[in-house]
Amino acid sequence: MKTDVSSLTESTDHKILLRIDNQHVRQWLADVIKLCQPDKIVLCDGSEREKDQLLARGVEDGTFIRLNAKKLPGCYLHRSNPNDVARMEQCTYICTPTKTMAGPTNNWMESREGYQKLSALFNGCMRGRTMYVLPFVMGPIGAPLAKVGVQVTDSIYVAVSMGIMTRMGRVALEALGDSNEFTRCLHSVAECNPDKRYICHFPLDNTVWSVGSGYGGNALLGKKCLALRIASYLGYQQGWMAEHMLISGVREPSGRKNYIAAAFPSACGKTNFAMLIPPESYKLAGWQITTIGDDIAWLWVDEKTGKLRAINPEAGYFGVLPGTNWQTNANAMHTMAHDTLYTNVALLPDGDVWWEGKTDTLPAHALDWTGKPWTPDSPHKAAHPNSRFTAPMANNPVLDPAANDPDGVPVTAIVFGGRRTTTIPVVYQAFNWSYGVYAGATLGSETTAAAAGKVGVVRRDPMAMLPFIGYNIADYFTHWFRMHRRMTDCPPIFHVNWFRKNQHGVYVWPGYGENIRIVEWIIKRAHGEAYGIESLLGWMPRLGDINLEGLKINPAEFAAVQQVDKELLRAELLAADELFLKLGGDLPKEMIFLRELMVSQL
Ligand code: GTP
Ligand code: SPV
Ligand code: MN
Repeated sequence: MKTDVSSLTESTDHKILLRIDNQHVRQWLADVIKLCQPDKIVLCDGSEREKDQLLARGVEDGTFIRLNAKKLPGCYLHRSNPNDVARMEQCTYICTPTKTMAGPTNNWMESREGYQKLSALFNGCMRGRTMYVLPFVMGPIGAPLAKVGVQVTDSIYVAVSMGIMTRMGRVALEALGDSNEFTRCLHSVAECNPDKRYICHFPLDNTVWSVGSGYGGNALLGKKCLALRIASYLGYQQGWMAEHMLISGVREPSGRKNYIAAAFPSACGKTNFAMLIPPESYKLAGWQITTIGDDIAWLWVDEKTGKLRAINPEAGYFGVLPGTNWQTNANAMHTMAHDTLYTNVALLPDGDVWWEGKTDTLPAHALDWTGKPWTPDSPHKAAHPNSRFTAPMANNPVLDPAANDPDGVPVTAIVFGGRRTTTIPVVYQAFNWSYGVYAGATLGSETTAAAAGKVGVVRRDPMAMLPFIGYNIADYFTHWFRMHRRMTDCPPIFHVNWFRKNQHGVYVWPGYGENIRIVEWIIKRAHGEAYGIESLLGWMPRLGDINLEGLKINPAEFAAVQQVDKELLRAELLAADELFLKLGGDLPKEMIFLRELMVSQL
């Protein structure tokens, strides 16, 4: 079927604005139209028909390549500009009147300077282009915490992606009504020049301006920009939290349902945890994992029960492809089997796609992620290490029934985790909330391809939020400590590490679906039904408390990866000091006390 591309309702003048009842949105759009001077404007309604039209237009202008319709119905390949393949933290700014508000870990620009600098780049940037207007909701419709945004963009790829990742279109304008409370998201790929790339957040104005990138977290402004940076600031002010966390449902054989909220840094296993497939023995016993979200959680304290509850603000997944296959994550493979965008993967001669780790055997021929011929002898990878899929959560075979529930789900346990080759055990439980906040705040992880820069260096990534805290990190820590007081029944906090290696450089813990064995201990601990022995870091399972039946790893090997070396731990404490020094006198007192306690125990 050939979709009529010209049938997209486009307007060459401001008449399109008359179709928007909300005068605040109308006024803002009039301003950005004047600034960007687009040739044409499309107001997106979020319908299936419109999506087809956008895709057809994208195929025509080279944004998308239609993939094999038998193997991958409704799927398209997008190749980004090779200079634009990951989040760019060095181009990401928090714009506030004072530097103190942004704190020591964020790039800062004075607000007026930010607007001025970016206005010059937005000025006339959409001449000869079409402006897509995308009203969207973050959060289940009707959720008290749900937030409306309106993104303006000149990228068809962004328009289609936002349609998958958010609840986009008419529904958002309906949710907004005549309120002025919406995040103003202005975006242009402009020249896609890394030297003129800025992702600027104005938390005081509920505004995001992003220019010069069309990729992921830089460009889909509902995701990291709104749902984490802006939302974390709102949460700080209003007493709730926006976190870089997956939310997964865990059903035990008894039928008891639990929800885990887990924060891992970018490309450290959130999507995999959220879609975890238990091994056969666990499935047979009745264990089941379902997905609420795979990247972001908004958490608040339910006043009636005093318990923490959570929603996933997103409606789709922007997931890592390398390493994803039918063995490691069959649920993700099902999810991306149709109606999915593939970004920066290799294209096979039959219109299928491939990435490193998809299959054991390499394809004989392919076009690499830049479109050049590739064979297994080529010196570089076929897919980009940060290649990703964009798929609607409705495709997920294990979507939790509560994924769209505006009331969210109660949180049984909080988990922090990093990618650590050494030092950090597979699992421990923090002694209490404060210790848990300390564990999260000092979280270390090896850097990955999800952000531009060197890969594999350990850096402090507090709560996996280092690149996403929209205000001063000292206030963020204080906020975490204070949240405790709002709860009468607070979830226990755990720390996990799936990535510890032996002296041969091999992962010792099998990971992926087998992680349920650790989840089992976590859930039982949360209900006071499992043993823990005291260690320097917190409560640890005894040998035998983790079910290793049917695994290659023997108890001695497991003991080895659970082992905490005093010398390494001392080095770990010193590494955390690097971050603490940055915070100086603003470091919350609780943190100083806990550090002293740890040092004295060592
Ligand atoms: P973002 O989308 O960047 O926030 O990443 P994420 O945290 O969702 O990470 P994801 O689940 O996509 O995993 C990233 C990479 O880690 C992939 O290559 C996975 O195959 C790999 N990975 C995930 N879980 C495990 C695990 O338990 N063990 C090992 N060894 N690798 C894992
Ligand atoms: C991450 O980097 O944590 C991601 C991908 O989830 S992006 O949307 O680019 O931020
Ligand atoms: Mn992420």
